[in-house]
Amino acid sequence: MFTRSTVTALVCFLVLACSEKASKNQSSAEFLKSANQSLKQEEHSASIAAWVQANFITRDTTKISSDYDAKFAKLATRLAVESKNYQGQSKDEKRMLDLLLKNTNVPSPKEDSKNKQLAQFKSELSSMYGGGEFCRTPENCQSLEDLEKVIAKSRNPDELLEAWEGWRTVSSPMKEKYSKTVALGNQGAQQLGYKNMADLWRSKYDMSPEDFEKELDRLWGEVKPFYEQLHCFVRNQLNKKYGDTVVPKDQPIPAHLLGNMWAQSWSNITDVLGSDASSAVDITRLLEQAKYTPLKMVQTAENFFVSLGMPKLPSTFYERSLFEKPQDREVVCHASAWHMDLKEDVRIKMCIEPNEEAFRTIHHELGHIYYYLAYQNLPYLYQASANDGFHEALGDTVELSITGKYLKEIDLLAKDKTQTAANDTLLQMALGKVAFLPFGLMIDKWRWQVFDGRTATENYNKDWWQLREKYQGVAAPRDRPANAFDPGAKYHIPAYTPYSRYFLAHILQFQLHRSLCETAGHKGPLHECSIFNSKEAGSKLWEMMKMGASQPWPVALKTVTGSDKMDATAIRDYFAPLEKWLKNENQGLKCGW
Ligand code: X8Z
Ligand code: ZN
Repeated sequence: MFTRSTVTALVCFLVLACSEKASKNQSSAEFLKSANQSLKQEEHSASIAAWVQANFITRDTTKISSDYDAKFAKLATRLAVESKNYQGQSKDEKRMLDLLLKNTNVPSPKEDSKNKQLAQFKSELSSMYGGGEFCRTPENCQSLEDLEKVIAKSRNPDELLEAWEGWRTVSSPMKEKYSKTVALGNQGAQQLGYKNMADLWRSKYDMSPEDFEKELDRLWGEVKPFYEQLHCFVRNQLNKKYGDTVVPKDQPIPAHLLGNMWAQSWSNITDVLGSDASSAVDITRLLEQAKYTPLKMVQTAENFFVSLGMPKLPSTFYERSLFEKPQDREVVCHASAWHMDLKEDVRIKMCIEPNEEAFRTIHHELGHIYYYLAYQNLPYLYQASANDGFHEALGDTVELSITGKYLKEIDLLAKDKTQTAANDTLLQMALGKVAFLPFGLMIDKWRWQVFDGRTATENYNKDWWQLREKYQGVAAPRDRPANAFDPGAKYHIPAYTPYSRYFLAHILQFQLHRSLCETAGHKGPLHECSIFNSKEAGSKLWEMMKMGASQPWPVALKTVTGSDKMDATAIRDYFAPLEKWLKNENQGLKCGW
C-alpha cells in the first residue's frame, strides 16, 4: 500500500538527498505549513533591513541588509531543495511546492561562503545604483534625478549627450560584480534542477519556459507593426528638429533625444513632435496650478482606489512611507512598493516630483499596495499575483482611467474646458505605453542570453546595444567606451528585478481596462473610459486580487475578462484611430531601421 510515508521514503531514496524533516515522515501539508511560516518571518526581518538600506544608504546599512538577505536566501534555498522530497496530496499542495521551488529570482548556492558572497554583491550593487552620481569635478556632482530632468527638458543635443553619458559612468564599475552574481545565481539555479537562471525565470508562468518565450514573441508580433509606425513618425519629427547629422532618416534613433534616460517612454518630447501631441491635457501644469504636494498626489490616487470600493489605506502607510527625496542622505529613489510584514504594514518609497509622470507612477505603486492588502490573509507562498505581470498591470489599469472627464470630476481640470481631440490624447498615451513595449521585451532577452552563457562578460555591452537596436530601433549616441556597462544604468539590472513582467503588464492593462469599462457600463471609445466610482468594476478587480497566486494566471484573467488568453487586441483597439492617423502621416517616408 502506498501511504504518505512510503511515497516520501521512495522519493528520498530516489533523490539520495533526503532532508532531515522528510525522513521524519513529515507530510507535505506539515512541511508547507512550516515553510510558509518561516519564510514569512524571515522575509519580514530581511524587508526591514532592506528598507533601512534603501532609505539610508551607507556602508553599514548595506552590510546589515546583505546579512539578512543571506539569512533569508539560505532558508529559501534549503526549503526549495527540500520541496523536491514531497509530492503533495492535493492540487493546492502541488502548486505550493512548485512555488516554493521558484520562490527566489537569484537562488543562492547552498555553500555558506557562496551564499554570503552573493548577498554581499547584490547589496553592494543596489547601493552603487542608489547612491550613484555623475561628478564633473569632485565638487560638481549630479544625481540621477538631476540628470533625468536634463534629459526630459533640454533640447540641446550636446547637453543631452553629457547627461546621458554621465549617468552611464555610474554603471561601468558594476560590471565585474554583476558578472560574479550571474555565476553564483546560476550555480544556485542548477542546484535546484534548472539549467540556469534564465530557465528559472521563464518557468514562472504556468507553462514551459520555451512556450513562455514563444508567448512573448507572439504578443510582440501583434503590436510590432503599430510600434514601427510610431517610431517612424517620431524619428521624422526628430529629424526635422535636429537635422540629418544628429538624426539620420534611415537609422535607429539616438537614445539621448527621446526625453527619458533609457528611451523607454517618450512622453516628455511632445513639444518636438508638433502641436498635435502637445495640445493633450497637460497634467503637470494642472498639478502645478492646483499646488498639489506629493502627499496630495498620493491621497488623490488612494481616493481612486477607494472610489472602486477598496478600503482606505492604513494610517501606518502615511506614517512610514517616503514620498520626498531627503536632502541630507542618500536613498534609492526608484519608486517601489513594500509589503513589510505581509499583513497591513505597507509602504511606498518614491522621490515624488509634482509632474504627470510621478502622478501616474503613484497609481502604479498603489496598485501593488492594494494587491498586497487584498491577499494578506493567504499563506506566504500565495502572497503574489497570478503571474508577476498582473502585479505590474494593476495600478496601470487604474491609471488608464485618468481621463479628461475624471480630471474634471476631481476639479483638477476646469469643467468648461473643451475636450481635446482624440488623436492628441492617444499620441500622448502611445508615447508612454507603446514606445515602452520593445524596451519591456529586450531587457530580459538580454538577461536570458547572459544567464545561459550566450553572452560572455566581455560582450555585455555589445549585445545590449544589438538588442536595443533590433527591438527598439534605438542606438547609442556615439561609440561606447570599452569598459561601459550600460545595462547597469537601468535600476532593474543591479536590483535583479525581472522585466518581462512590465511587457506583460503593458498588454494586460489594456485587456483589463477594456473589460472593466464594459462592466462599468461605458459606451464609446476606450480612451475616454474612466472606471472612477464604479463599484462593479472594483469588485471584479478585487476578486482577482484576492486570489493572489493561488490559481494559474489564466483563471485570474478569466475572472475579470472572461478570457484565459493574453492578447494584444485590446491595446490595438484602444489606439486604432491613432494607428490610422500615423499611417497617413508617415506616407512617403521610409520607415524601419
Ligand atoms: O520599475 C517600475 C515601477 C516600480 S515596479 C516604478 N516600472 C518600470 C520602470 O520604471 O522601468 C514601471 C514601468 C516600468
Ligand atoms: Zn511596479
